[in-house]
Amino acid sequence: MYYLYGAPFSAFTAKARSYLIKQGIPFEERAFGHPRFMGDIIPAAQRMMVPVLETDDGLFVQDTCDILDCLNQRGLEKLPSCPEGAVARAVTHLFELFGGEALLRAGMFYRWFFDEENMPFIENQFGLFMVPGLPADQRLELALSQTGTMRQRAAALGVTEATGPAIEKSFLDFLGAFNDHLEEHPYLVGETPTLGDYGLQVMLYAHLARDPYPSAILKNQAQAVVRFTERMNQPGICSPEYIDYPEGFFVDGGVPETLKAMMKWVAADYLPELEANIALHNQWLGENSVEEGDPIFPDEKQRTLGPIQFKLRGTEISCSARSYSLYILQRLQDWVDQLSPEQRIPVLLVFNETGCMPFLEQRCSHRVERGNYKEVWGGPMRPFSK
Ligand SMILES: N[C@@H](CCC(=O)N[C@@H](CS)C(=O)NCC(=O)O)C(=O)O
Repeated sequence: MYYLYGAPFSAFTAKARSYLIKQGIPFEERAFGHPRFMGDIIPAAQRMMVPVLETDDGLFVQDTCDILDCLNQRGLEKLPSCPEGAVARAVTHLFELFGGEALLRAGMFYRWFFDEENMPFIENQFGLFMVPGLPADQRLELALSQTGTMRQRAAALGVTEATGPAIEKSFLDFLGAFNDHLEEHPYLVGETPTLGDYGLQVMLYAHLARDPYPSAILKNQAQAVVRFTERMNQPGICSPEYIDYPEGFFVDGGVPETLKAMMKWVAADYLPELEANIALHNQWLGENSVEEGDPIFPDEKQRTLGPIQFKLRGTEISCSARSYSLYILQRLQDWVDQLSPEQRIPVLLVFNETGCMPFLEQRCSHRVERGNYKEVWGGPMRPFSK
């Protein structure tokens, strides 16, 4: 039996859960307050982080990319999460990055800045999954110890009263574009869910489609997105409303306009942040020498190399650099790098047309890898070559 430690209100747990359900892998979900998590997993990982997958042979895997890779490598995948086509695979990597990293700000804004609507639900949920079985009247006090930390995380992402309007504007545009796509297609790149669909669960499921305030927005303005989050939590393809939908994935050169519109939006609203993030990493690496395998953050309480600034819809945002974003970005860059020149042509065409080329070109000079449950420096990263 596989066990998934996390919580229904946790962003990243949603990605792993959705994959387990979709692939029909038998598993049991356990609260992060479960004695096994507190007593064995935290001491092993030296980090209080969910989700963690416990495999049927007793391995603990933290990190959603690593969990999906582990289950795939064990041959448990029934619906291919990595399409074979060069373009579909590149696009799905792009949205794995975008869904997990870029949408964090919107999820945190809609969760932590609408207390009247959200807090009765959120505080109860935090208390319940920290100490399962705790009587309702004791949950609030317990929850407050955790919600304070999460509000600090929101601030570190640059989510404030002042940046809220830009975050909101940007998110509502994304929602509209994704809804338009889902009106025609059940998933991002075709008939079945792939990495990008799982990545989009990170913020869409627990925060945006489930918390009281944003879920009302989704239900009023983006019904196809609501339906998508439902579908991603049901086994198999599960898209009965798409009659006679063609089998498989979009072929190279056949990217629908609705998906291109989403890519254009991702380029406009996420690239400034990603470029600032990469620049800070390269500057830091220019000033410090690192060995392969060195932990990126010697101090676990300070999981960033420093602050970055960029503009979103004309609003200045200051936030902490995120090394983990580069770990996911590399998955896209590694895929494109190993394509033959002919296979690469349609990828470059679509990325060029949508303003997404910098996602392939901009690189950190060193790889970001994971080892012993943490982000560590890898070897040098290849520069982009056409
Ligand atoms: N890269 C990790 C991120 C996991 C993550 O940020 N989990 C959150 C809950 S959704 C957490 O445990 N945060 C605790 C903390 O930041 O201290 C993954 O993909 O699993």
